Amino acid sequence: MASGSWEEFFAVHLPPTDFEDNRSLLKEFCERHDQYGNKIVLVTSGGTTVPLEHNTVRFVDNFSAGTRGAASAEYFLEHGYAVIFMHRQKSLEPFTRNFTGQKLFDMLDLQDRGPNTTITVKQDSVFVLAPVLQRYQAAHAAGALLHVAFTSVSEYFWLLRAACELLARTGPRALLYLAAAVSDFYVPKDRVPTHKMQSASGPPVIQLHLVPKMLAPLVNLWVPEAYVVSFKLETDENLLIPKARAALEKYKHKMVVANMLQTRHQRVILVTPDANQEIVLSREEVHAGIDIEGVIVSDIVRAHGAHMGCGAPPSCAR
Ligand code: 9Z3
Repeated sequence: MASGSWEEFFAVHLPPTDFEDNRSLLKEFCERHDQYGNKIVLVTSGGTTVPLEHNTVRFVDNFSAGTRGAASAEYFLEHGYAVIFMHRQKSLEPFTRNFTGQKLFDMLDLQDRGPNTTITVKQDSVFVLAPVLQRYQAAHAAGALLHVAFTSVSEYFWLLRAACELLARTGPRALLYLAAAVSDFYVPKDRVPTHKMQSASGPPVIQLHLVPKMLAPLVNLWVPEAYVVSFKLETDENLLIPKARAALEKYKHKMVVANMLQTRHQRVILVTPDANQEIVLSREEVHAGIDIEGVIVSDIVRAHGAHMGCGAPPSCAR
């Protein structure tokens, strides 16, 4: 087993404590939808942490609010997909992402009548809440949405491999949409102290090591027939397309969605072996609250349809 390889990573890092529970949920979900011939998408979302202590007080984090993943999951449901939403604990989630902070409470009216107290939705908020609630309830009633959560990069990899292996039998009907911001660096297990680092010991020296690239085994071994889309995040525009294209050539998957940190919600480039397709929202569209994820997902659904060998695949049967 080569040092720094993905095999070594899994040999050294134990599965998370809730791994078997999550694996059972994933198995049931994949088998149920596979049986109906449904398309299944794995959406990963949010950032991964790199713990600096085993009993973790401090950690290094990767930036991501989970907006991209949570919004995209909703659009995949609209396109008839069964959705595995694999997300960073406490990052944004489909449907509830629309009502963060005080927004939900601001929509409610309280009539304080002692034992007959009632809470109602304000009339002008009904039209905002109702369509989202309807879509949320429909997705859950149909069993079309499964949530599984991770925090650290090692938890992410354990869940990712399990989901991929279970999706292998779905063949080309499986779609991977890897929007999570995954750390490139970590502290190997044997270098992580058990307890909270003490300032009395002086300034700590922390050396980060490279995380093994999981896209290689994912594409070649775990889920070889799936349509795999990865994301490339940069802050230097000059690196964006060259790095996206390099990833595509190296891992031989189907598409890289390239985006800049600063403009990620208005502009992305879909990089495929044949083309760079830019998607840009106009100022008016941004103002009107249009999600760029609606456009990204429509284009990917079309490409996935072609990958499956039919232009308009059937929608999700339950
Ligand atoms: C992305 O590039 C996502 O689009 C964002 C979305 C994380 C920027 P938000 O959650 O942001 O809406 O706030 N995700 C992938 C980032 C990543 O880690 N890519 C790796 C890389 O760039 C390759 S897998 O090297």
